[in-house]
Amino acid sequence: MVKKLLSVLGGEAASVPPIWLMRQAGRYLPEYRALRAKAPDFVQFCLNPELAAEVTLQPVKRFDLDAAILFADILLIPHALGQKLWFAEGEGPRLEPLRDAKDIAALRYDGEKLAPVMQTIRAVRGALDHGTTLIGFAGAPWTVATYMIEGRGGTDHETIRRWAWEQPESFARLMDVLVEATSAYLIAQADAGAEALQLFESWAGTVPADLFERAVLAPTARIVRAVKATHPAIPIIGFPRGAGSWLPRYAEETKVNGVGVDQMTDIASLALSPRTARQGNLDPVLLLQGGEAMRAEAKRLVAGMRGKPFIFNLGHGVMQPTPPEHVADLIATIRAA
Ligand code: 1CP
Repeated sequence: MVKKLLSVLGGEAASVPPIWLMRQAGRYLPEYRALRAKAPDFVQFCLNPELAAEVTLQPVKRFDLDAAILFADILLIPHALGQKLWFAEGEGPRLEPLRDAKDIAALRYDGEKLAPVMQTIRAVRGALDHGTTLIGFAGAPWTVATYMIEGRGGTDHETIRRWAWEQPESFARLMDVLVEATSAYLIAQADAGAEALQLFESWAGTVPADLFERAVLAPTARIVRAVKATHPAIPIIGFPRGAGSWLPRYAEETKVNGVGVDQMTDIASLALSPRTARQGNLDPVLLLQGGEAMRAEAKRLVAGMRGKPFIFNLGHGVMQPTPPEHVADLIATIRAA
């Protein structure tokens, strides 16, 4: 039997859509917070296969989900490239920012540093039941580069945008480095047992139109091609959050099997090829709020996507103060819709 998520990524519509949620593992779950309290260093937490496997499995044990997503972080790639990464308590990730072409030339991808992630994948695959798909992931080059150049989240990406305009050669070099490292990392995840892969382009929304080809479309297409050269059957979901009117071109030119859609986009009217899977896009605020507004909107979304290859998800990750009971209620609503 083909797993439901994989069947939809193959272009088939399901009568009840498969469901998983971005950031389904994380701080809104008390069992996550309990484990996290034992591991003060977040990078070491991600690179501890026993803890990472347990956290990956926490939401699938609690809820009736169709997929588990590997517990890791998009910033493990800069870490494996030798960039200094740390998580400031309550403030999010920090990196020693790249300053010039010399800093880019010094980056060396050491896949061994991410070997624990592959152990996590093997452990999770062994523990999942027959219907549940294991999704591996990485950040897409532009999004990862924003952290590498800005040194942190929460900026408007002015430094990287200036760099991309003023020093196009060294920017292209950084994209090359990230395409190679990300391809190697995702191939290793597929080798270890990941059954589908998602590329998080969380900051597609800050890319100027004239840079979109160089910063998003071409690097993503190269990664998809590299992964498919070794794993032709593995489906890839691209999530270019905030890409707006670029979505159809993104799907077509990158050759992803499915696109993640944010809550700003009207998912039902997206002009995509009929066999491209659509994933999304309930507003995470509705999940936080719960109740009838959430249930009504979830049903409307499912009804609007009937007959299309559709995966139910949020438009972005689960928000930290979300009550876990709302997730259970959402899933029950979709299963009954
Ligand atoms: O203190 C903690 O417990 C850390 C919080 C946390 C968690 C739970 C971070 C730090 N990362 C994660 C896990 C994580 N990150 C997953 C796990 C799997 C799941 O979805 O359940 C995934 C897929 C990511 C991916 C990730 N990390 C993205 C892309 C998705 C998105 O949210 O847009 C991004 C942008 C990051 C960077 C990052 N890591 C952590 C934080 C707080 C951030 C965002 C910082 C910012 O606001 O820019």
